[in-house]
Amino acid sequence: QFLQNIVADPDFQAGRATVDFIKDHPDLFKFETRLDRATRLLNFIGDVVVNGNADVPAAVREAPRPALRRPRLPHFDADATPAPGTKQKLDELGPEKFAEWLRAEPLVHYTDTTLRDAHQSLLATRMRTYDMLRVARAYAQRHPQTFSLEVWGGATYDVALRFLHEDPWARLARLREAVPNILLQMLIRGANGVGYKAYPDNLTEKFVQVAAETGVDVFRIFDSLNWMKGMESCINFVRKTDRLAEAAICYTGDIMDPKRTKYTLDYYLKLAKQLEDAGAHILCMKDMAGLLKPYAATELIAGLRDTVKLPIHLHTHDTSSLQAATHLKAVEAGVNVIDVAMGALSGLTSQPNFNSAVEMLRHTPRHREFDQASLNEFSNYWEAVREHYYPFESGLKAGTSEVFQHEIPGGQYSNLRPQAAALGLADKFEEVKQRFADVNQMFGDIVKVTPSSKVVGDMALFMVSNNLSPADVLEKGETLSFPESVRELFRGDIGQPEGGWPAELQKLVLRNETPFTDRPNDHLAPIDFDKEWAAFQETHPGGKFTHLLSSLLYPKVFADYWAHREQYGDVSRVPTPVFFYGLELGEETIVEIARGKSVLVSVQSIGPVNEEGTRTLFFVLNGQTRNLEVRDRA
Ligand code: 3PY
Ligand code: ZN
Repeated sequence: QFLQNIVADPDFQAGRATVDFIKDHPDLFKFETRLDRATRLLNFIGDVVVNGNADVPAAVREAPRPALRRPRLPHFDADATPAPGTKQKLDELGPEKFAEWLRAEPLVHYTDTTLRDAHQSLLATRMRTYDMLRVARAYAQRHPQTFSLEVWGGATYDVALRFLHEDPWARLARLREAVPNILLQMLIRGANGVGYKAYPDNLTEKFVQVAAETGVDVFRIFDSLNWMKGMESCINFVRKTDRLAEAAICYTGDIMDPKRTKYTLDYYLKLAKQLEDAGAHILCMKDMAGLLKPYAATELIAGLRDTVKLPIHLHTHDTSSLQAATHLKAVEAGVNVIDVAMGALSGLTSQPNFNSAVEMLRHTPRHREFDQASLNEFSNYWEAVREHYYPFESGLKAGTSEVFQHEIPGGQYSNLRPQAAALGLADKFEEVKQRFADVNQMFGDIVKVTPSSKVVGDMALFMVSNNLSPADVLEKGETLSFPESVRELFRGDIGQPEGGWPAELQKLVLRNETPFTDRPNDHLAPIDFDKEWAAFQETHPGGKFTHLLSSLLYPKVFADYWAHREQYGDVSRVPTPVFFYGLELGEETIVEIARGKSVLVSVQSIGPVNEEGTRTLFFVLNGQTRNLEVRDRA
């Protein structure tokens, strides 16, 4: 390959290959041979074997590794083309007509969230591309009648880069290739993109455009305060592509409770109308904490069907373990699509159970046929895979009606506990949950979902760490140094809540700073893409435009990802048990280091630490012995 490149070079062919040829053509010599890839892979595995994976909590790293089951892959015919599905329907009809078709569909549709929200909510978003890709094609073949797969966005973008050292764009592209027939869906936080703050509009626009080109068909757009201005521009950006703009209203409070007068049925219906007028193709009710009770769903879904002409999509979390009933009532009231997760990754802070939802409706007029045995086969796969992620489980063992009191979103719950633990508050989690509810009231009873929920969480942790009650905060406010995220929230950085911010607390937090009430994005300079791209290519040879997007969204996280990639290559290809826990001596693993190219690796021995602080590891790679020096950071 390398020689072919040189021989094909016009200078070389023209006989101009002088002694400076290498200097003048550095790109030709930045080739990646199979050996390089394999060596980088061995370096990565060696590092995990010697030092452990830094993302795995120390206590787990030091404990003996439990026996991990080998997931059984559902069978499928690799050569067959998956049957056409909703993806082909969208291509054929275009977004407007597609929405009309969906609205009139008599049978219930299902969005499978297993590859995004389910693991975000149960396993701190750690699911790796490796485990997804092993079954993606089989899924496309066996369940082509699924409405959509939620596979991208939310916290997955950040976590993929930051903790899994993998490229979220590559995940999307590879899933698209494996699943050509089912709509792929993402969650986007309106003006906050896939981040926690406002981004320049032209960055979000470019992001949406490239995401659509790479594989996203349904963009679920929300604002963490239900602020129309946070969603409008994003809806427009999606409309410029030929994909579906699904606008989401976040559900909070309880429309059945006459004492809660802020978020009433009327509030939701008005917002729905505004979103329809803003150009949404689908309307989603996004119940991120699982607060929508069954009879409230009857009112809400029926009300929405009467108010807008759009298809209605329901998203909920089963934290209370009541949400199958909510699904049932929503189905009776005419919902078009419900969000569910594969059995083994459903329930609790995740979505309700896909497999069981299908059975709930079997032999009834709105039942859509799925092969239950097949769904269960996939669920069994995920059950075994889930064991590989055991350090990231949230610890929640049963459904809890506490959620109606603390209102913590499902996607945040599995993160809040380790966040509390990191601050030394592991045994004060009850108090953290209570404070979360208190902070919500102090902030004026706001919508709590990323990023607003993160700010409420930060404030709750701040109060528990400093032993402060809500009254203490108001009394001592002038002397407190509030978390930075709280200051940003009250300044208007992530938008405006219904009814405005409570003035007294806002004054205490901001001191003399003046808050703004317009769009935070309007205060940001647009990105000069030509300039940024030219500069990026200089500093990141071989980098793609999607890498530039990552570096603009998450500069520090991306820089670390890039450095890791330079050192270790594409680690998304490493099997999950090896990625998190390394290899035992003599244990073998197969890694597909590039498409169709696999290597068989084992570690034969680990030497003592030498004077330079490294150890010599003997590997066997495809039957040949290789030794490597690995730094011991202990
Ligand atoms: C996210 O923004 O990541 C969410 O899942 C919100 O529910
Ligand atoms: Zn969710």
